[in-house]
Amino acid sequence: MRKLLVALFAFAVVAVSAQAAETVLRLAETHPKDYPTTKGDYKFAELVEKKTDGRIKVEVYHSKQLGEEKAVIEQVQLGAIDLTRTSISPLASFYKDLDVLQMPYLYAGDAHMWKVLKGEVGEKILSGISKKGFVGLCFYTSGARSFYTKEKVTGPADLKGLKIRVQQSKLMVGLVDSFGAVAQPMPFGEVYSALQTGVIDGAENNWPSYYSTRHYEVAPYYILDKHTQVPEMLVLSRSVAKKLSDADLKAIKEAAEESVDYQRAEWDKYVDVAKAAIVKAGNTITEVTDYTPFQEAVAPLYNDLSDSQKKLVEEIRAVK
Ligand code: GTR
Repeated sequence: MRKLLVALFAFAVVAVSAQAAETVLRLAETHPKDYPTTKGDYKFAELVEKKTDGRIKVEVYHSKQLGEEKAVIEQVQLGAIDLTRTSISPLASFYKDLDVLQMPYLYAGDAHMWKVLKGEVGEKILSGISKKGFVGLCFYTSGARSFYTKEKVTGPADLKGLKIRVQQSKLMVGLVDSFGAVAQPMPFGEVYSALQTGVIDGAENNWPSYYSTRHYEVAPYYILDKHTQVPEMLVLSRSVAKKLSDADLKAIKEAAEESVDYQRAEWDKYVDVAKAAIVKAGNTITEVTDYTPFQEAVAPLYNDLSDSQKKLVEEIRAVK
């Protein structure tokens, strides 16, 4: 009996180690575990494992466990972190053409944006970033960003002089400054206390982030001006990619692409949850019926683009 148990135990150990992954990749995520984008990361991880018969395992480190977004991007470029899911705003300081994808009032809506991202322009951007040390795997959605403030804002004029937090992105600084506000770039994790202590007067983000960060508790006025739709990206470190076989890289790329619809569906569900909770909390939501004054304020940003970036904008506008 004892011998049999020992034999069974030895068999179990062999079976478990046979399943153990050959490669473990760490994926950094700024959002908490139940956030729709993090759920996209987990779906991606599940698909990678399935497609490589368990040889590659992706471990998701959510809630900034591996650091704030900009610092994580630097680590991914160096190969110290394997993967990250990031907003393209901070990533654009590493690859300028990404700024084009987050220009204010660029897309005619969600359908247009996805046609662009899944089409030629999206492909060009995903492959172009490989020159900068990253492998662009896919885009995720992040809705539209709007302003939220401690005092009520009803139009661009009310933004004048307000200190508004932005992501660590030159374009976002320019965008907010165009309204006569004073842009305050800072990491995501510092915004709640900056709002609470009055270091800043407001910030800007989509419904899910406004809700999950609890910023809505300390900045109760949300004006739905939708100044920009900023896609997000799953990126792999290029130096890590170089150590993988072509077949494994292909599996990783396919897993990323297949996780997109799931992320978008989870996003839509979470937007409803966030809206309902924020309305219930008694926040003041201001709908915008005429975007013209907002659009006019930011229009000069298009003049600052390089010629090749202007060409990309034209290509995007031509996508119907
Ligand atoms: C969120 C985005 C994050 C982060 C954050 C921010 O919408 O998903 O990756 O960029 O905004 O404002 O810092």
